[in-house]
Amino acid sequence: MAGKLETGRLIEILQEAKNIAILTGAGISAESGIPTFRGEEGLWKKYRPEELATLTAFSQDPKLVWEWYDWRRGIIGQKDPNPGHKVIARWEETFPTLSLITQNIDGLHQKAGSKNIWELHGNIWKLRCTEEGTIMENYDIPLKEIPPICSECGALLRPHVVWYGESLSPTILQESIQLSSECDVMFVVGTSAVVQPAASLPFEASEAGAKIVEINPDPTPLSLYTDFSIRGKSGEILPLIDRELKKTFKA
Ligand code: BV8
Repeated sequence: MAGKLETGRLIEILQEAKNIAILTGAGISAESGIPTFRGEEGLWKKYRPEELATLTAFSQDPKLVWEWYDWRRGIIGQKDPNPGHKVIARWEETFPTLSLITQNIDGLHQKAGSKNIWELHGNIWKLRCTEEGTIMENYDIPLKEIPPICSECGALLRPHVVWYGESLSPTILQESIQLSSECDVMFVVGTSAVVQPAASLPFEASEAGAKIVEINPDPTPLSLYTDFSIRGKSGEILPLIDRELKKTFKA
């Protein structure tokens, strides 16, 4: 838990900061009841990544991959943003230049009200035509047909997410690198900091002089390189920082 001293120094830094960036991972949605990837009850426990979150797996068995995503949509669809998501959404008013870069595909940041979002790995509520590349939103729970077919051309639709071995959108990645190099403070919340290239963004920020604030119940490979490594749940720590900010922040 953030001690008084740490919070005090952190609040001072936040008061002087112009640009704030926040990088989130699956951990920020854990308190909403969504399993993380590598945690105890992690999504990968029941499945092997190479079995499901890859283009090869989809090409070999689109029905199996879509059954996994349909199952995840069913879980995520019943979940709500937690206090951690809500503080981040509110901070778009507190910090005019707040940029949210998320590895998550669950859409909970949008549901909490965040607007300024870069989705590095796509969004589970978006489908993409494998022929035309058109992207459509679909919130059906469950999906009406598995695998879903494009109504325009009859080709397979795929989840509009980035699979292992696939490159991220060059635009989103470039903009995220730019935002990381321009921020004065980067919060790194709920990520095991192992998946590349997302895990390199805090180093972009740090090398450009930003203060790095990690919020995670467990240490990660990033922890040693942070200015603040706060051990705790984001749904508790972010509201705690927000309360301290409110006490001192010049309106
Ligand atoms: C790429 C979308 C260039 C899909 C995801 C071999 C071949 C090909 C590529 C590679 C290779 N070896 C390595 C790579 C690169 C690979 C990679 O990084 N692999 C890792 C595993 C080593 N990366 C890629 O493939 C990327 N593309 O590199 O393209 C390229 C192209 C061709 C060939 C080579 C390179 C694409 C990566 C994107 C993959 N897609 N998701 C889907 O979701 O179905 S990644 C997936 O992991 C999610 O997006 C997730 O967000 C992300 C990262 O995981 P985390 O978010 O950190 O979640 P995790 O469970 O790990 O950790 C949760 C954390 O929360 C923990 O630390 C826990 O302590 C904490 N926590 C728990 N509770 C709380 C909490 N924190 C706060 N509060 C709490 N309450």
